[in-house]
Amino acid sequence: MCLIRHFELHAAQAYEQKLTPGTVYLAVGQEASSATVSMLTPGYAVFTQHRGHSALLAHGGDPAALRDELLGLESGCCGGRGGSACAQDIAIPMYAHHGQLGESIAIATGYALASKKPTLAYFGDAAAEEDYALSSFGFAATHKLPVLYVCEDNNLSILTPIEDRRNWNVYEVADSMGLATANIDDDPVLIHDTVTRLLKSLPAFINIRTCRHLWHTGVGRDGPPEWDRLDEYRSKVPDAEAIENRVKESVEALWQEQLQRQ
Ligand SMILES: Cc1ncc(C[n+]2csc(CCOP(=O)(O)OP(=O)(O)O)c2C)c(N)n1
Ligand SMILES: [Mg+2]
Repeated sequence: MCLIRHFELHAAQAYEQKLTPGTVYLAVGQEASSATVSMLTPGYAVFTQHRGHSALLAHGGDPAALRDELLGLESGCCGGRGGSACAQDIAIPMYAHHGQLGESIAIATGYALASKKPTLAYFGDAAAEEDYALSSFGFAATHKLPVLYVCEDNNLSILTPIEDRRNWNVYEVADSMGLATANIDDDPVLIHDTVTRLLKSLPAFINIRTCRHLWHTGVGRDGPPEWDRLDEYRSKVPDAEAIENRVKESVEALWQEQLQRQ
């Protein structure tokens, strides 16, 4: 969680200083989901959508290649041509976004069908509404595919909350199709216990309620966030301060190393 938070704060700074040629989709506030899920899913193939820096970092992707991608450099993970939304790391393997909301769900489902390998799809509460997303859940249940669907539910599609978009819950639809499901807060301990259980009966769907601290794109804020799970855990984890300082320093060095060359 510390790695994601501090990496993203540096990405925000680079964006504000106009060092990133494109826009950025930041995961500040939403660290707990991928940070915890990744601990339980080594070796899984990972599919993400536009807000995917967190999954890349959590699943062991190369932070320097992500940094360079955001800076538009050839040494970036997509040769500097994909930018924030498309950042991926095939070594994990992690495959990112091409622009169509919900594609990570359908593509991950096809990947699991073809490969029979354990697969993870990260997506948001709006992506889960796409028709091909819903049919993918049903297809995975029918064919008993080894997929965990992870909905990072920040209750927003850009600016529109769920109550203005639909009168149904995605996890209830997934449940009705026969997937093992859960709907929980982004508390890391809760995520850990729930995902441990769900991984025993794939395909499964977990809806994790998260809190986006920054605007949909870029770095704007609308005021103090409703909650900050990382901050909450600062007082719960022994040695939290020392751990965070260590991570913060290494992330600072990572960004400085490249920015000083520019
Ligand atoms: C098929 C499609 N429809 C609409 C869009 C425009 N769009 C991009 S991101 C977004 C909202 C995404 O919300 P969510 O999936 O909840 O992810 P979040 O940004 O909240 O992390 C929309 C509507 C798109 N890229 N693709
Ligand atoms: Mg959302």
